[in-house]
Amino acid sequence: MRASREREHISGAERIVPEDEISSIAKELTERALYHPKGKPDSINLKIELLEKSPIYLKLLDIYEIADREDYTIKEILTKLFKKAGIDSTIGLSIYRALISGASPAGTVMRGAMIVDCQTGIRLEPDKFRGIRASYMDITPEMEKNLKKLVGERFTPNMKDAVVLSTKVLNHPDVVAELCISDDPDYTTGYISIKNFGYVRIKNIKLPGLPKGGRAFFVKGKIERKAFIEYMETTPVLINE
Ligand code: PML
Repeated sequence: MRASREREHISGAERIVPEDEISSIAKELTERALYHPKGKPDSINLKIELLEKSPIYLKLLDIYEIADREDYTIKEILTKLFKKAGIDSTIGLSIYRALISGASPAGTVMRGAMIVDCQTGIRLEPDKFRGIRASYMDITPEMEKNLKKLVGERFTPNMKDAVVLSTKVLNHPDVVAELCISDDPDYTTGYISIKNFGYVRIKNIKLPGLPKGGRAFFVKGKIERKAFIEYMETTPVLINE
């Protein structure tokens, strides 16, 4: 589902479900679009398609949260986390600054993610305006229930979508970390996911009111770009553990 107003993206979501749930999920996604906190859309696109490949089943990333950071600046926190991920902090912080400034060559928010070589800082996505979009992923209803139990009142639909997306992204063997900052001016919790560690939520990753953000996938070594993009954009993944 993609909802927009005056061609500006408002919300999006995707599900992987059995055939007999299509109509109820279509209703759920339409309502999510219609009653989104960002306001009413003037266009809602629902695309329903048969999966061509069976999904890969994955275990949800472990979730951590940096709850109280009064004693630390965001720069200090990110530096520590980049170090844990094996990313040079100068490179990591320059990517953080690019995301909160608008990482497309026009200084606007990219629709997809950057791919960043974590050793050189070179961006590898073929289209620097669009980036690459991780897609075709979902979580089973049982696991969604477990996630809600685990995180309690911190659960938000944005968070669920983000941890599902990041589980898919981190499963790629060349990815060492993902950094994400929402471009929603009111959503100031972001995250870094780190290989062999988990999804680390970071409160106040940006200042409230800033309509900028985006994602960066940090990779190590020489990636096979076509296969990498094909995995991110078209390989179905279902989180069931
Ligand atoms: C987005 O919706 O653009 C990003 C959401 C990040 C969610 C972070 C969290 O709440 O864990």
